[in-house]
Amino acid sequence: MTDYTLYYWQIPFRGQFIRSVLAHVRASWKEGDVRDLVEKKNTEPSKQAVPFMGPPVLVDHTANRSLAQTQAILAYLGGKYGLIPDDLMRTALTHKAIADANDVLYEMTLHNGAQMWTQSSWDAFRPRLERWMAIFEALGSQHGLSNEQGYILGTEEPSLADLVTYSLWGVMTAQLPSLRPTLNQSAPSIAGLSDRIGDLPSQKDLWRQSRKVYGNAWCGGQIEASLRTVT
Ligand SMILES: N[C@@H](CCC(=O)N[C@@H](CS)C(=O)NCC(=O)O)C(=O)O
Repeated sequence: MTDYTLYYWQIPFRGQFIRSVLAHVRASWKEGDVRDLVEKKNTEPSKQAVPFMGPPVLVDHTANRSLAQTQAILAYLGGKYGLIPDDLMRTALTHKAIADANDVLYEMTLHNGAQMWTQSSWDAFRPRLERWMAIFEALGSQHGLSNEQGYILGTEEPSLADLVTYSLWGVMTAQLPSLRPTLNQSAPSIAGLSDRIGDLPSQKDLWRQSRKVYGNAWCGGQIEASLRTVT
């Protein structure tokens, strides 16, 4: 039996954060069928295994429980597999990094595609994107991260915050390579960290598989199409 089933669309985006952690801890999981996902999503909340609006949804077969909301799933997995530093402040900073990543995803997709990008709205957003990169860079610098070494919260080994940072910036710039020079310039240590995490065997294997299935998709849908016209 596999340990988990992940219900998500056939794209990286939010799902890749969960996949990255599952791959890192060498857990076994299967990707839930998209038709099942749609059925679950349309089920009355009172009848859902976990009440939710949008995926990802993770079913933990070892605990016979389901969980929704990327941030909650990451906190659950991070706690379960010891990927969150013990001290209160770095625990909180882990949650801050996850919340920041979620804000970036919302901003990059204009709140999940509520509007489409135009060249002028993208140009106006660019300084904000660079600032988000610089925010991650500063968090890393405060914990001794450099382009060549270290982890974002100063841990000895990669922690959940590093996997989140990679899943955000590494995956985004792999799928939208025109943004990579901006990352290199605004957040060189985060670019280096993303490369180092992406080079871990677990992440390399995952990414090879993911590229096969998702191609160059990132967030998918019309919002990705509009993003590709401006980046
Ligand atoms: N805050 C939620 C957002 C979930 C979400 O917006 N999921 C998207 C895919 S990334 C979706 O398909 N939403 C469908 C919906 O909200 O109806 C999370 O972080 O998991």
